Amino acid sequence: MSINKKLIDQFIIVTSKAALASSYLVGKKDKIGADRAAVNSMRSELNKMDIKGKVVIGEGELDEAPMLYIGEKLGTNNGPELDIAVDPLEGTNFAANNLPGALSVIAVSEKNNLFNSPETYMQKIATSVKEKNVVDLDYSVKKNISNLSDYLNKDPKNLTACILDRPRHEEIINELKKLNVNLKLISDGDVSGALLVTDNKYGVDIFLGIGGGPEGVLAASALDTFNCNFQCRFLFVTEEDKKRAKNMGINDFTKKYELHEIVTGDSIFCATGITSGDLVSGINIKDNEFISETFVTHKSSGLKKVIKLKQKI
Ligand code: VTB
Repeated sequence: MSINKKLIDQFIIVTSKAALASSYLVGKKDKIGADRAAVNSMRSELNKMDIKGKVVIGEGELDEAPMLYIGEKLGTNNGPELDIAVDPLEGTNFAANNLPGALSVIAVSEKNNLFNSPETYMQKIATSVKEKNVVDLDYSVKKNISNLSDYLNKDPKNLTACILDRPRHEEIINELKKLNVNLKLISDGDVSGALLVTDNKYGVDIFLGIGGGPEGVLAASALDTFNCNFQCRFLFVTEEDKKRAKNMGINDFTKKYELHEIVTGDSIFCATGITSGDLVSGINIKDNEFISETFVTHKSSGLKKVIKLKQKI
């Protein structure tokens, strides 16, 4: 089974309109407003689609998010049953402060094929190397770099690692520095960070560290189309985290997940730029039209490209 290719264009419209809505609040120091604009737009566009959609990753549970909450049904209820993961505004700081890299993101799979990620932190690792036992979440930084260096036939000083710039990563960052690896430290936006391993042109060989769980699942769906490697482990710290995980059917709290356990079967991924960044340019408004750039993948057709679209406002 696969997701009808015709839906791709419609999902591109969903993320591009959400990006447009959010773009009006770029640089206004209003994270909540920019997020709300993207959420409202995304929800109303998704509800126009002939699908039986269900939010599996969203803005939170019903009690904490009025829209695009986990479990919310989307679409006209006429059409394929789909699991939908949304991050209407990935990089709220970027949008609020008019910095590069704000995206509007969606990932879609057929029903029950996308991991219902709890809203906890996740330890992640991604590379373009698909072979097993080269890079692994359970290896030390040193072993991963040494294996990657051998495999790619690149001296560590010519390798680049992308990681969120956070105090919790001090040890990893120090180790990478000791190994002479180049760093690409990102302040936010680790969906995009993980996707930088998909093409040599981004100059990133490995993405690692702890970021948001939902962002990990979103990135995994695109990485799957690129045939990249991704592994992750949810971090359940509080009793509340563990209770939520149990309710979602997770009993092994320390399990390492492989990519195929996070996303199975066919998937579509769309990320439209709100502000320009590494992957795509931001929204460009001219008179009563806007131009958007969307990073799109579709597993079953192998589609993976940036699609530029001009639409009426
Ligand atoms: C990342 C990043 C997000 O949160 O997942 C990060 O992709 C992780 O959380 O853009 P901390 O900020 O607590 O480290 C964001 O930066 C914001 O949602």
